[in-house]
Order: sequence, then C-alpha cells, then structure tokens
Amino acid sequence: DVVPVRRALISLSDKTDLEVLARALADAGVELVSTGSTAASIRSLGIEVTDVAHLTGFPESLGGRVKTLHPAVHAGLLADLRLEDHEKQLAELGIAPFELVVVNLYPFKETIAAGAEGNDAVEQIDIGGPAMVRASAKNFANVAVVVSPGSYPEVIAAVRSGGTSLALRGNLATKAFQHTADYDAAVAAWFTQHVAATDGANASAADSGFSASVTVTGTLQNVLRYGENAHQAAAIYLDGAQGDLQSGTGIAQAEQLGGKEMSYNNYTDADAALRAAYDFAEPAVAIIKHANPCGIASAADIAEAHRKAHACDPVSAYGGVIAANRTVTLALAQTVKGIFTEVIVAPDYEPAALELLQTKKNLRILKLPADFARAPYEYRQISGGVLVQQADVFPSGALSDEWQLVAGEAADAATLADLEFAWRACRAAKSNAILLAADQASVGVGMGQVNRVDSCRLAVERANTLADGAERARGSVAASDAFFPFADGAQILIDAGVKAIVQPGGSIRDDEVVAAAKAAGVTMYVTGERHFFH
Ligand code: 93A
Repeated sequence: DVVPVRRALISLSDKTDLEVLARALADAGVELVSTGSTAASIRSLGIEVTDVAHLTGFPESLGGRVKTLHPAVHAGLLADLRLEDHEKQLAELGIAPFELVVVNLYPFKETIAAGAEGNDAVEQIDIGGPAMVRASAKNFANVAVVVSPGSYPEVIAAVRSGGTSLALRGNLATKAFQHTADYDAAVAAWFTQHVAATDGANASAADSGFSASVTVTGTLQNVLRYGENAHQAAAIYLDGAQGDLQSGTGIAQAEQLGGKEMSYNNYTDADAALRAAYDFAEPAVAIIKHANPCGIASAADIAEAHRKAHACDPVSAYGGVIAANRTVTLALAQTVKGIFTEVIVAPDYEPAALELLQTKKNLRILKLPADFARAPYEYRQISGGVLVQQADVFPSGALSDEWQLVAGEAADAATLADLEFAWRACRAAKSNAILLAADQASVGVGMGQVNRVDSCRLAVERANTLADGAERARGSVAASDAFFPFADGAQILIDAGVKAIVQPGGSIRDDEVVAAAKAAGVTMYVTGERHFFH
C-alpha cells in the first residue's frame, strides 16, 4: 500500500515553508506542477516547475477563478490505479496521475476577519482548491493530500523513504475533509448573515456583529438564531473548540429527529439534562429548566421514572427539557405529548413513540447513545481567559461503600438506596444544592442559593408546597453537595422530618452538625467528596 511519489500538484495561498517542501520534493526527483503565483515562487527558488496551464492547455482565466478546474487535473487526481480500466483510460487520455497534492485555500476567514465585505469577501471563496482537496481525499488509496504546513515534515519523510503509506494517506484525507467542511461552514455562516434574506431574529444576530471569524478553533456547526437573549448573536462549534483536549461527543453531536432548530438555551439545558439523567445505571429521567432540575427520578420503567420526576415540580416542568437514559416508549411519549416540552433527548425511541412525538412540531427530539464518549475536560470562559478542569465524573455502581456513618443508625437498604439516589441527583443542581428524595425521586430541590441555609429552606418549602399540600419533606432523605458550615442548615432539614442525610463532611464544625443529627436520631453519612456545580 506504499505509493511512491512521482508527480506533485502544489497550489498555495499561504506559502509558509514552501521552500522546504519544494526543495525536498525536487531533491527526491518529484516532478512539480503548480498554479500561478505558487509556480512563480518555486521558480524563483531555482527549482523546476510545470505551470498548470501547460498541463491543461488552457490559460488560467477569469481573474484566477478557473485555474485547476480541468479534467487534465482532476482525472489525474481521481484515477484509481488499483483499477486496470482507470489506468488504461488515463493512458488513452494522455493524462499522468498525481500521487501528492499540496493545497491551502484562499484565506476566506482571515479576509472577513480583516473586515472585508461584499464582493471582496465573495472573491475569497476558493472553489478550485477545495475541489482538488476533496478529489484527492476521496482518492486516498492513490493520492496523499496535504492541507497544512504542519504535515510537511511527515510527508517529506515518507517521500524520501520510498512513498506514502495507506495509513498516512488516510490520516491526511481525514484532515482534508475536516478542513474543507470547516471552510464551507465559515462560508455558510457568512452567507447566513450577509446574503440570506433575514427575518427579524436573524437580522438581530447579524446586526450585533457576530461573524464566523470569531476566534474559535473548532468546527463551526451552525449559526444559532440568537444566544442566551435575542440581542446576542451566537453559534455552535463542535469538539475542538477548546483544543484537542476536548475529545468525545455530546449534546452538540446529538442527532435531531424532529422539531425546530435547537436554540442556545436548548443546548445548555439539554446538556444539563444529560448530566442529570445519563449517569444513572437504572432507567432515569431528568427535567431541566434554566440549567437546574425540576425533577429527577429513577424507576424500573422509563415512563414511570418520568411520572415521578414530573411530580416533583409539575409547575416548573412546563417548557422544560427532558433527558431519559433509556429508549422512549410509547407510554412515555404519550405523557410527554400532553406537556409543553422544549427538548427531549434519549438514546432511542420506539417507532410509535417517535411518530407520536414528531407530530409536535415545536418539540426538538434528540437522539444520543447512552454510552456517548464523555469529554474528559470542562472549560469555562472568564473575562480574559479560559478555565479548564477535569470533568466531575461520578463513579458508577454503589456509592455508599466509601461512606462513613457519623450519626444515627445505619440506613436500611431502601433508605440507603434513596441516599445514593439523592447524592447522585444532587450533583445536577447548581450549588448550593440540597436535594430531598423519596422512593428514588427528587421531592424537593433547593438550588443556586448563596448560603446553604437558604438552600435547605427552599428544598423543604418546595417539597411541602409543590405537591398539593402533601408534606413530602417528612420521611424523605437529603443530600447536600458540600459540607454544612454550621448546624443551622442541617437543623432545618431535621426539623422538617428528614430521616437521613448524606453530605461530604469536612467542615471545622462537623462536630456540631453531627451532634444535631444525633440529637434528633437522624442518620448521617459523610462521603468525603463534594460536588460543587456552578
Ligand atoms: O479561484 S479558484 O477557486 N479556481 C481554481 O481553479 C483554483 N485552483 C486553485 N481557486 C483556485 N485555486 C486556489 O488558488 C488554491 O486553493 C490556492 O489557494 C490558490 C493558489 O493560487 P496561486 O498559486 O495562483 O496563488
């Protein structure tokens, strides 16, 4: 599978390291064919080069718009020499194949970043370059395609050692298609804002000055209608937006099976819903609003899990985002159909369930496998920089093995299971987070408060008021995402009738907190690990 390089086509806007490349190829006896200014550069180095116009018998024309768009070039790039017939035809046509193509494209992104508009921008849309890149990438069985000077050393080494390997050509072809996709996404984004007839929302995005030239090194997937608010322009970039560390897939790459286009807030809420539901081993459902759970529950049946999650806070679930970590059944779809829901994400849908949900034109239906590759790092922008941290991964399986009983009696199996559930679910609520649970379902969530006492109060109040007067705090279990700095927060939970509490521990006043639990005969476990989420 090693292909010796006899003839190379070089067409470069960015001439970085052209000298190194051209000399190495020429020294290795490779015949060089090149376009206008690239050929001139090579020639000025004293290296022999054939003009592409000589090859095509057709002058570079229309101000450069037509240079390489010719069968004499493209047959040489696309011939599959594993096929006798291709080889024969090429010979009959008098066309020699290329084994190496080195192209970089008109600097479209850089041009619009520099403020170019209208025709100046349009003229920088490369047509012939991507055509060559895509043709050679398709034909990677025969041709090596290079789109960046970063690949020159590897390719030069291969040429010198007798040819390019299939593995190298495959890698180069992959990079090539990523490169042209990224290039076209930038063109499409620019067209969306400057060429397409816009409605009000799009116009506001364009007016606010968002452009594809924003400095992000990922692959632009889509320009969104607007950002968190209508006056904020926004876009979504795929993995790589934060560099190579961000490998894996996620909500950005979920397959959409129905509904309107995802909005910025839909994405952030759907991501929060994944965090809340997908890490449970058992069937689980989370309903998210404003990045916080209005309900999380687990049950043997996914429709039952949803019923319990919804019951936590039926008022807030209106307009929510649902994540289910199992195939959506018809029963679940029938319930969801009756509730105004922005997004549902699940690993799959029963055909009848999907058909039913698709009748809801506004419901965005997303499919993402339960075992999607989790990104190992999380990024957050701050003014002037970016924070990076390892993702907060929760172990699967029994969590309580590592816990320490510090007050009350050891929990029975059902209570322990609820404590584990609460501890896992609590992590999906913004800090300070207190989550009350019963029977594998949240019954009261206190989230996003600036002190833990308020979160405790909120969790209890919501548990006791959101369900038609049922006093749900009494007899429930509680999880706290971080330690209780004083006994007061824990006391609120105890006074409300919570029977067991799990918390990280580690406060200098742990003794007081534990004493409060002991005095009330409430079971308390410490985990030794906190799970802030901001
Ligand atoms: O205007 S084009 O879309 N038409 C073409 O036929 C064509 N062939 C190569 N642009 C074309 N190119 C691009 O020209 C290459 O992608 C490269 O960026 C540039 C190099 O041209 P030159 O060597 O004349 O500077």
